[in-house]
Amino acid sequence: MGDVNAATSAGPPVPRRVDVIVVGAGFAGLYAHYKLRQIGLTAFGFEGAPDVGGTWYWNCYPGARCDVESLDYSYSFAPELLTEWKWSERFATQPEILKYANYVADRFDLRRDYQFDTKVIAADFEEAANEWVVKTDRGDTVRCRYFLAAVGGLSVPKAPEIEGIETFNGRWVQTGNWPKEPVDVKGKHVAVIGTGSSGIQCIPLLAQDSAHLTVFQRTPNFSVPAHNGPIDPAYEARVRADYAAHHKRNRMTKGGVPPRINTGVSAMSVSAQERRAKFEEAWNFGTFALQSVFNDTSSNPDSNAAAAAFVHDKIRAAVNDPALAEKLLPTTFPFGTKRLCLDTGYYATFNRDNVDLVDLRETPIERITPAGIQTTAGEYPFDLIVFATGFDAVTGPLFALGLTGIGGISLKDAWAQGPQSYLGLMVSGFPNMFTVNGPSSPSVLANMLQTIEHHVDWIVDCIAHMEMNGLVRIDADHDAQVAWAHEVASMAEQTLYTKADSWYMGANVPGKPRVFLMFIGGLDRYVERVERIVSEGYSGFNFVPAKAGNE
Ligand code: N01
Repeated sequence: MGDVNAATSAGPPVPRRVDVIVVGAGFAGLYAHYKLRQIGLTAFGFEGAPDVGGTWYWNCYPGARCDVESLDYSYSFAPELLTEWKWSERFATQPEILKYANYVADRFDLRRDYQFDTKVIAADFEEAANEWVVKTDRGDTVRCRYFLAAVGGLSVPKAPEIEGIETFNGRWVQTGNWPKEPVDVKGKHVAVIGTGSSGIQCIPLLAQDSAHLTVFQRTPNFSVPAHNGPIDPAYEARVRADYAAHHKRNRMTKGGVPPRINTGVSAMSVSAQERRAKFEEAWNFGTFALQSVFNDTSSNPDSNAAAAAFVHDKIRAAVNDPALAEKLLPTTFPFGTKRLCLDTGYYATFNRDNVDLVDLRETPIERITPAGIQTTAGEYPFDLIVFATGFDAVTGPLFALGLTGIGGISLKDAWAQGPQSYLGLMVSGFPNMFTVNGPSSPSVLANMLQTIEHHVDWIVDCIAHMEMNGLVRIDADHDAQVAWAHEVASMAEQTLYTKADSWYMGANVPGKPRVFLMFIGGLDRYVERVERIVSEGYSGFNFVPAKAGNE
């Protein structure tokens, strides 16, 4: 790689020039390195964590596990990965997934071109050279022809935004940035603020291990039992008999997973009895089946209300105290329009003697005090406060890179009214910069291993196309991007998703523009669309050939 930056750590020397800079060593960044090596380009990566794993490195709170079945939440790009790795449970725990990321990194020697513990703090596109100039918090400067943001959508935890945190005499932690050394809760009085997926996963375990747990709930969420356990050997054998094809089929489904309990009809087209039986079947199966068992739960208010009522009944049945059960019922947004949670014993946890719920709609938090949490009803003393308060999703991690595109415009300014991206792959005015799972792509609405592999394949194929054809610049066409944003928004408007104040809508971060952040039409439709765009000669993208671009 030639000239290098002055050594700033025990990592490899950081080159001054490289073909591609990859930011992030999660599943997207690791795969990007593998693919870029295959087409013979030099790539170098920066990662803020000390090691690989991305979201699975940071989110090591008790109970963290994947909501997608392990057999599906796996890479498919190399046959050896499919045969060598065996998952121990239907839904893998965070430690096991992190082990998997490490195994892949070792298997393909992917760490050697990374500097860890390093954040990209600025990246500026230099028009004359068609190069990005990338700067890190360790003082490195690297020029590259292509910049690949594999930063993950949920990698910037929201700062605890409650007044008085600095006065607290106990300890506080965040689920999205959980300490690596064990957090001892034995004998402790613990508070959890937040009841999204992270809160709902850690609450049952913290309840078991602590002296007392108080859950501070602002908005109750819908949660369905994961039904975790050993993988059914017969099912595993069937999947493994044709594992590569299984992954291929997953890519051509709406959610990137096998459609298992799926009637394909409206919930309102069947009798109440039949509807209940199907909901029951989906509930007993686990996964997100309850959301997809009928085809209009996300769009038809009546079907949606039927699903919500079904879950309400389940909550009432699980929680012994009827008044407490009522507090746990989600009623302020349509079923599934905030990310559905999967849990293990969440609602039953509230039957424990050492667990209390504080309903913040009745008694809001006023401030954190030296002793604990002060609500309008009084002060609660704690040894430990757990913030499970979510992330500045999708745009937050991209803003953190300090990107400036053509004419020196910052990404923050370009997206002041909300993110605009062509296909979630490129942003007009930011040439030669690719985003994995960027805004307006399916991303978290589908199995992320599928969306990651699809995006990385597309990006690296596109780069190979440029290399082969002497093209030095690619940019998303502004009009194509506007049309795509319009299409994505109008699709979302046809659903109930836009009715919720969710992180999907950017509504969890004060001041964030209210824009639905994902393509809701399904991974299958998205993949077909993107393939068609390539077959049309990359319609909606503008290329500049070497002669015109580099003189
Ligand atoms: O965050 P969230 P998360 N005072 O934003 C509350 C993925 N994930 O980390 O709804 C009091 O969903 C907030 O209340 P409200 C998954 O995609 C995946 O749990 O804003 N409360 C809400 O209850 C998921 O959707 C997996 O009223 C405050 C909670 O905190 C995404 O990550 C596991 C508050 C935040 O919920 C994010 O989940 C975990 C305040 N100031 C996560 N601020 C797996 O696949 C926020 N809240 C396993």
